[in-house]
Amino acid sequence: MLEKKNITVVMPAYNAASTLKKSIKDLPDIVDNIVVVDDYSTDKTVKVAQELAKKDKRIYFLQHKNNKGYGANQKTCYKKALELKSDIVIMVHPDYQYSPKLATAMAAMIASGHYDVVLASRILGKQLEPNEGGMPKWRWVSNRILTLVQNILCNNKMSEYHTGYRAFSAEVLKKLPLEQNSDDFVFDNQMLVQVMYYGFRMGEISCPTRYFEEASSINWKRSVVYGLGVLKSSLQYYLAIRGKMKVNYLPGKHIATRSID
Ligand SMILES: Nc1nc2c(ncn2[C@@H]2O[C@H](COP(=O)(O)OP(=O)(O)O)[C@@H](O)[C@H]2O)c(=O)[nH]1
Ligand SMILES: [Mg+2]
Repeated sequence: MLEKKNITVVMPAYNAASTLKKSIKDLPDIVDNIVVVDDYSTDKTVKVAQELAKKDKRIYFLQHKNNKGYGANQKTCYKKALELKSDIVIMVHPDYQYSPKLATAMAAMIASGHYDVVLASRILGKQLEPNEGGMPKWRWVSNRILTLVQNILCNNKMSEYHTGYRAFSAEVLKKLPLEQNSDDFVFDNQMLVQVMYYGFRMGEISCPTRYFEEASSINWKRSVVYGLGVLKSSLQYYLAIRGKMKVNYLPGKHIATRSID
């Protein structure tokens, strides 16, 4: 609990056997529930998660019966988090790339009532260099270009849209038509486009990240598909708010960003 709010962390897991335990161990005490969803991993993720769930009553472990994709995994995560009557839901990849300890800071920004969504940015502040375990150069460059284009098309000023560490108020999760989104990686970006379209207030904090083998498995091809998907969703937002295009995952009217409470 934080300021009487029920806090749930959700972890969309895929081949996370070697990092799941550490990712959970570093979570702060304010976390009331931990939802782990396995997307039909080919390693020992299921065994590790089941063992952890026996020892820690906060853990709810769910399994997909086949590999449904990263977006589909998050859909299952958020559904469960709402069932648990969470007030604030924090999604973090269980690959130990992001510091779980910052969940308190992210939850506090939402509990303050000033923000509906908080992203943990790998770009804000001074980060590790690639040779020290920081983000590889080609990823950094792609991230910066995609972010620039998205900021222009969406008239926003975020330092990045591609982090795997995000916090949402329950109100956001109830309002967004998440089922309309892709089951693949572009789910992440479509969700943020929905956040902007429906006028939710999005803030960010800086977050140190580590890059090591288990923390990064997406290959070039899937990254390119994701990058093109980001350009597409940014353009869809641009056209949808001007009434020039109907986008299936942006039903209903665009709402201007709310002012501070
Ligand atoms: N559910 C699901 N998740 C996947 C799949 N492939 C990769 N992931 C997850 O997607 C997340 C991001 O991938 P990752 O390789 O860590 O990307 P990076 O950290 O941005 O380099 C990780 O948590 C992976 O476990 C998949 O087929 N299904
Ligand atoms: Mg990763």
